[in-house]
Amino acid sequence: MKNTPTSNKYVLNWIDEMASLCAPDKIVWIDGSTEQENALRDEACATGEMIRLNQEKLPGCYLHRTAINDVARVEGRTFICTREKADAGNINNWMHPDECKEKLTKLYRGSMRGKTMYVIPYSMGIVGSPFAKYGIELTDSIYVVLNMLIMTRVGNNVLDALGSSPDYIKGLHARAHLDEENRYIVHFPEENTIWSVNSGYGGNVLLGKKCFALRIASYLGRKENWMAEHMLILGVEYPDGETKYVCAAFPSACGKTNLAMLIPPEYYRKKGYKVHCVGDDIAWLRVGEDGRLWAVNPENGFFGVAPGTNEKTNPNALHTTLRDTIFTNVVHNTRENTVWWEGLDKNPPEDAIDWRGNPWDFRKYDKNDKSTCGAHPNSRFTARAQNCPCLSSEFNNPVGVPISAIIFGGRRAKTAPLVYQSTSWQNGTFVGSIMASETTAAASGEVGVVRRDPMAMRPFVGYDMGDYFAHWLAMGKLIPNPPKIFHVNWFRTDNEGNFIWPGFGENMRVIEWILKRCDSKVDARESAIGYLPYPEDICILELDGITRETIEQLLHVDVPSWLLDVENIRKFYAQVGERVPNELHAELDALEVRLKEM
Ligand code: OXD
Ligand code: MN
Repeated sequence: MKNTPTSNKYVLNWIDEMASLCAPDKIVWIDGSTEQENALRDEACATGEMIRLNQEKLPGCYLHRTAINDVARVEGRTFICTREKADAGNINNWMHPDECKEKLTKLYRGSMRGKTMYVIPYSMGIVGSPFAKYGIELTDSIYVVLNMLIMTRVGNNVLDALGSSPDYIKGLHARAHLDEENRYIVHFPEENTIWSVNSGYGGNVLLGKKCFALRIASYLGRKENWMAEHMLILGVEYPDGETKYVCAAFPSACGKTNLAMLIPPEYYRKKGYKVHCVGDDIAWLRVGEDGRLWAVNPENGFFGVAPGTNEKTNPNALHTTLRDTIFTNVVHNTRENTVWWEGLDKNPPEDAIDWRGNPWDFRKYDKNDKSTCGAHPNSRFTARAQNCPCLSSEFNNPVGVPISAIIFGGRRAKTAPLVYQSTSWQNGTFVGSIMASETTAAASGEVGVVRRDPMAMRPFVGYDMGDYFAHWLAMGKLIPNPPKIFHVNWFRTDNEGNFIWPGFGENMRVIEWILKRCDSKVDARESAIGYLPYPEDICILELDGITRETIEQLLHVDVPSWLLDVENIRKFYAQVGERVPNELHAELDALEVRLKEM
């Protein structure tokens, strides 16, 4: 290779090796410059890979459609390839690294013939900061390059910061034939390597995100005494100007991006409260010199779900997407050359192309039949964090923000109360480990299926889940002044199946109680599951339709449902296997005893 922007032999030798495997016609280094980004946008528009949208209404915005068989993360085809199966654990798919490489090498061989291989040097975290980790992604997709330019910090300064070190994550992505049967997203945590083949969809191919910043980083965090978590980070600014930060983990599709960009209700705004977004998906957590836990968001953008995003649910996200955004699999309004998705507004476009690329008639849309949607339910926006109106001034702080509270959450119709507090770090780890979400079998009206999703990390832990719980417990011993741990549930329903709590901005009321607890400014009552608020301590001023009785109902601990849950948790722990720490079994036993005493 001539004229390379680095002389790092570990980088150059690896690129040589991957290039001789994939056989691209040429290799292009991505330097992070606007000129190069614009040239790639032009090229993608010329080939039809992207559509340039109305630049007056949506400056810097583009539309892309993936293949119709390639629209979401594929957990069934995601593997953790450790040398010992036990190290990947029972929850992950596992393949031996040698077997995996042999299989995937065949898929990569010659796959970039006639194409360009792009070399993307990127940083997760601020380049040069103590939190940052570097990666290089090789890809044959301009769409991936343009998304990585939004989602991460890309450029020659990453190579400068890496210097001659071998310490970077090697990512290889080839679209190949987009063949579902041979689609693989594989991680070699022992070799700092990620391979992705036969997909072009975000979560499978933007290797800095789930693959690196969660799966590989969780593995590194365990070795290096830090944590990589599937958490948003937000700051609440009080009227006196002080800001307190919380992290929150929710399973996918529970409104994480909405909470991260929450706008406080008018009652709070009038008093001077503000909420600032530090991150919407991933937090890297370390013990600071002051003995507190500090968090950074390693990403530089948001890869959010478009449907349902609107002026009411998340005006900040909507405004973030009005410039420099790549939309994927949404509706194309061809008259205006703009975009639309279900739940944006009540004016679906007359002249429209759906996410599959076919003409779309909104009159045929039936909300109970997903196949009639104009935008794919998992359609996305890739938007720059810097364009977010409520982005925290600490977003680029290299050491991050100090965390007062960790909030776990799930979607539970009956079991979990609106909010409760764990009694210790160990008990809080237990609360995280039993996180779950329910889906309701709408057609048959049956009670939902519970999917246990510990710390919202089920698809993202790069090693054995039992070891991951043990790492949480071990971290607790390293944090002299740990955050308090809470659990929330915005999704409790009444007997007709309607949500009781209004959610969205009103969730501020629950966060206020949480932060008061962290400052010992409010009492709580003990219950079998942890500390519960006194109903009068959740502020309901200027909140229509919610009374003290409603709050009492939302805080009710229903013993029979919890006892059923205990059984379900026991089964889940058995499935995780023998590395579940004894401390968590003891927490579960103690919970059962307390419930039976109630
Ligand atoms: C995501 C997810 O895309 O969690 O962030 O699925
Ligand atoms: Mn996520």
